[in-house]
Amino acid sequence: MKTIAVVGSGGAGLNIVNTFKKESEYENVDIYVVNDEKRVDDVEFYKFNQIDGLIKVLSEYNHVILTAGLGGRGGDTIVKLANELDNIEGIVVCKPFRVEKYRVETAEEQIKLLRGNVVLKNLDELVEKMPDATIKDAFMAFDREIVEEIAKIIQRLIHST
Ligand SMILES: Nc1nc2c(ncn2[C@@H]2O[C@H](COP(=O)(O)OP(=O)(O)OP(=O)(O)O)[C@@H](O)[C@H]2O)c(=O)[nH]1
Ligand SMILES: [Mg+2]
Repeated sequence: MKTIAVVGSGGAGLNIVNTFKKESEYENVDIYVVNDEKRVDDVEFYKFNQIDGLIKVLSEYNHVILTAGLGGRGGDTIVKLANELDNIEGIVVCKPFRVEKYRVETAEEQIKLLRGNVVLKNLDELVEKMPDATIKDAFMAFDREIVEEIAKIIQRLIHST
């Protein structure tokens, strides 16, 4: 049996895995969250300063999928995990809104440090598609798109021999 872990890092990563938990039903996928406040039940929870312990745990999995909104500590954590682990199967991340200038710059630095199967979504494109949505609804729709990308990776892993 292949073991799969999905890791959501930072505030956005936490919201994304929360959507993943609600909307997909995989029995053999373990969910991890890296954040400083625990806001999701029934996930393996690590604080930002507990990453070394998390790396040990994740190294035991066959496959690891990472997700975060880039531009802050969640993105930094994804970079660290991606560079320290050799079982990363996919990295699904999003780039901040253009107006979040400082975060966009940080995100660009983080992107340069990510290797492998990286799916990058851009929040600006979503706003163009949903100009009248509230920010909350826009994030929900966006998180669903990210969850779909994660699900595609999982499907591929489950069906590959
Ligand atoms: N997809 C998605 N993106 C979000 C969400 N909330 C924020 N973002 C985006 O993700 C970027 C990073 O935000 P966070 O994940 O809160 O940042 P963080 O990693 O927790 O880092 P710090 O708060 O700086 O410690 C933001 O600049 C937004 O562009 C969300 O719920 N879903
Ligand atoms: Mg945050």
